[in-house]
Amino acid sequence: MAFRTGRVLLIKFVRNYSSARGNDTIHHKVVVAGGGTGGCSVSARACRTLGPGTVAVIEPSEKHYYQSMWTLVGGGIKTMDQSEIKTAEVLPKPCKLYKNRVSEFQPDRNMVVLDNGQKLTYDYLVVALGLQINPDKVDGLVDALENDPAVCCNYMKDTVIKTYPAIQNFKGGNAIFTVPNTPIKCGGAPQKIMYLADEYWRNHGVRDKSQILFNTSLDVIFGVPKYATRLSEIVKRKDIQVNFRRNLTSVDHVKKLATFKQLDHDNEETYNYDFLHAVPPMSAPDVLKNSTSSIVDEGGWLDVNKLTMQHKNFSNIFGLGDCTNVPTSKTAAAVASQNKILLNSLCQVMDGKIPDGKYDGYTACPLVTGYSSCILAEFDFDGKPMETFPIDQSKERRSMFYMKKDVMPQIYWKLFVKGKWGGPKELRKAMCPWLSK
Ligand code: FAD
Ligand code: UQ1
Repeated sequence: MAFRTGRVLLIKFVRNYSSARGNDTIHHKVVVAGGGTGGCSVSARACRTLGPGTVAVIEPSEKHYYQSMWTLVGGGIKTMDQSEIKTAEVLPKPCKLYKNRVSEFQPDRNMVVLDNGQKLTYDYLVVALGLQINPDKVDGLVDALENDPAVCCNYMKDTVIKTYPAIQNFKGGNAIFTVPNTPIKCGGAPQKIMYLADEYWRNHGVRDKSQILFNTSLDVIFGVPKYATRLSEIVKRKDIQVNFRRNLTSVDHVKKLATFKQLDHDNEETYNYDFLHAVPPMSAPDVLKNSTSSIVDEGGWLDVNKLTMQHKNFSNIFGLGDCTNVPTSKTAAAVASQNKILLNSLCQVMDGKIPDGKYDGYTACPLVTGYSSCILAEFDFDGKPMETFPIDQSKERRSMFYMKKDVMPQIYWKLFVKGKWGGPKELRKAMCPWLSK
């Protein structure tokens, strides 16, 4: 008996040891890299369509975050708890979960290598790694985010929880909101929190003792003219000073100074701050950016066909969401349309067909402009509005605020992550079938 137990233990040890050293290669029909918004929704669809035992997901984070809610967490409207759930609970049960990071893509061998050395081979790969936030690229920002209660950022789980206390503790002076000189996810988020803070400070008698500065690297307030026109009126009404083409380069939290490069004049400007919402530069994840294979474009983004989500060079690789070079604004709303198209393309390739999907670039940005108002921007690849509702969506509306606050979370948790939400076209079809083509 003791001999048998010893032998079993020895076999287990050898298996674990060789597996940890990456000697055993494990094969899955479909491997999904990343279990965030894109990875979760697409693996749920894939499990449903292809059946149990077919899909493996690689996701290192213990928790899955509904990041769109972080604007409201920063504004004190929702709590951090409401934006998170255990990854294992949100992923479809029949999926095999690897709690690891992908450390290397080897597309020529249909293989990914995990950070523990484990190798996984696949018939089909879906890449949904999101993007990487790089606070270390701004001198002093990491230190300031760690040590200065007045410096906050809605984009990261550890810093979004600082935002509301920082808003509450602001007693006047300079409040600065920044936008970096790189692609970012949810391009509207840096200004949404500014509008919430403005209203909070007005209601608490602080606004007339303060100056709000919106220092943005861009040369427009928003990329789509229809909504930009309205937002320009709003910043004027709220007495917010907008400084275009200013990129945050350093923060000195001891002296309370924020320095910006003037992008068109090769000049620097330093401001005193009493509150700083700093949005760091963002990039493709290092594992893609540093990849020597031809899965990425020159910017390090996954190189996919924008209509079908199929990789341009590897017909068995697909990608969606923030890590791709699909030329639309990086949002969960965009992922909603993309995950449906992606799975369709994947099934077509499995059937020996050429994908014929036609993603139109649909993306959306609920521009929260106060504690009960919101502009629902929706547009396509060309920045042409693609509005869901038969009203002028560039107007600030209470209804859109409650849609963002109360309806969108329901859609996200009950439909989206379960792979049952392909975007508002489906809603339109359900509500007004005679209007949808
Ligand atoms: P993510 O959801 O970020 O998922 C990427 C996953 O990959 C993560 O779980 C990560 O842990 C994992 N990963 C990373 N590296 C590795 C690796 N090496 N190996 C394995 N896994 C890895 N969108 C909207 O539509 N509407 C909004 O109102 C909105 N507001 C926003 C407000 C804020 C403050 C923020 C931060 C985002 C907002 N977004 C909004 C954007 C939206 O959250 C993202 O566009 C969406 O989550 C993108 O999905 P994704 O799957 O590409 O990336
Ligand atoms: C959306 O579909 C989506 O994904 C669930 C979001 O992310 C959370 C959004 O913010 C928005 C606005 C949409 C679009 C949905 C409708 C109903 C217009």
